Amino acid sequence: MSELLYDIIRQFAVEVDIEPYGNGHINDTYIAMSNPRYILQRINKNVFKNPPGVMENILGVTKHLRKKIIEAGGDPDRETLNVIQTINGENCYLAPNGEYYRMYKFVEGAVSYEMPESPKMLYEAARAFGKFQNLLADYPANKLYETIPDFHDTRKRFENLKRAVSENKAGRLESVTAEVEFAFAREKEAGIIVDAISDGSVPLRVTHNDTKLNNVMLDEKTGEGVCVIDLDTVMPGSLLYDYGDALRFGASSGAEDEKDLNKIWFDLELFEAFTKGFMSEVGAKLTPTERKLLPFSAKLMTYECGIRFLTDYLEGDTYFKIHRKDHNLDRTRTQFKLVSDMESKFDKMEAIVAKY
Ligand code: ADP
Ligand code: GN1
Ligand code: MG
Repeated sequence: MSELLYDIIRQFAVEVDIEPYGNGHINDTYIAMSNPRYILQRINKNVFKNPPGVMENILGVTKHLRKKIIEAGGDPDRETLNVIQTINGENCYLAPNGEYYRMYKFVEGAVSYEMPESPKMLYEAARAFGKFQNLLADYPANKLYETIPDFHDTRKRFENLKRAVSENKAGRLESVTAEVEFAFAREKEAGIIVDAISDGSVPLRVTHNDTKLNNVMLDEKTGEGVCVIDLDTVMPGSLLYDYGDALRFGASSGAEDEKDLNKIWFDLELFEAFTKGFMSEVGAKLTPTERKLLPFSAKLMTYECGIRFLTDYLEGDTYFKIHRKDHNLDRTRTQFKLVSDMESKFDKMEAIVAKY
């Protein structure tokens, strides 16, 4: 372990070896095998332009959650993230290398999954994300700094793709003409949720905005949701973002970067399990337009993520971490395969949502 990392964990009064941990696409995550254990993260400055602002959000949100968890008789050390301050009382440490680091308590006795293993798992994840929404329903949105502006503005994401296509910075355009064509053919749909927010039929709420299955920890024994993690993108948004994005990842038959597209389809059983769990928590508060847009949101969030992977591929892989050649292209292809599969199953998706 480098001198720099030693210096960094000492700022949090921890002095043990740390190892890389987890599979996030954004931050560098490490585990400190102390007793108790901790998570150390380097906050990705390229993605989050103002790390102290991100930490202010997280402090505010986790304090709010902590209070509610205690009121409900829960365990606040497990059911929400807990930020460990530095020995100087800061929420994160600005290291001599110019990078920001933060530390959390490790959520013990719980697991985050990279792939759905059963409908029950998705049902429990959905309940956890739904509950998270509910706990933050009265959090003052004006206290939240927008950590990534226009994060789920799919129309703007589409404009970014158009720009990346015309600039062709990494010289890869020729190899992705089919994917670009696929994305361009669906341009009209990009604005549907943002327009519904503008006309007021879909309310802005405090949302998580990154509801991937590996951003929720499930109890290792009971499988029930314990803690929603990765709070960097908690911002005002639409409940449809949280629902749709979770399905994008959680109701896929395969990994986000699966190369064999024959192994990728949108699994209706997983879709139903998630819908059932999510609706059991938030169903009562949905507006008619939110309800109507549920199936579409799964498709839109998947399309949006595909566009983002494709844009990053065209720009030379500067945003998402990659671990092999053409990784972002493989990711793009699974997302677009899921979109076309959802298009062919759309009536069935609507019928399932109507049940809950
Ligand atoms: P990224 O933004 O890069 O996705 P995350 O905050 O999601 O980073 O962390 C990456 C992974 O590290 C998570 O998917 C999870 O497996 C693990 N992890 C993060 N925070 C904790 C924690 N407090 N306790 C246990 N595991 C954690
Ligand atoms: C990133 O950080 P992580 O790996 O949980 C990304 C999400 C994407 C996701 C795709 C801040 O999530 O928006 O949907 O990758 N997070 C950010 O897997 O951009
Ligand atoms: Mg994550």
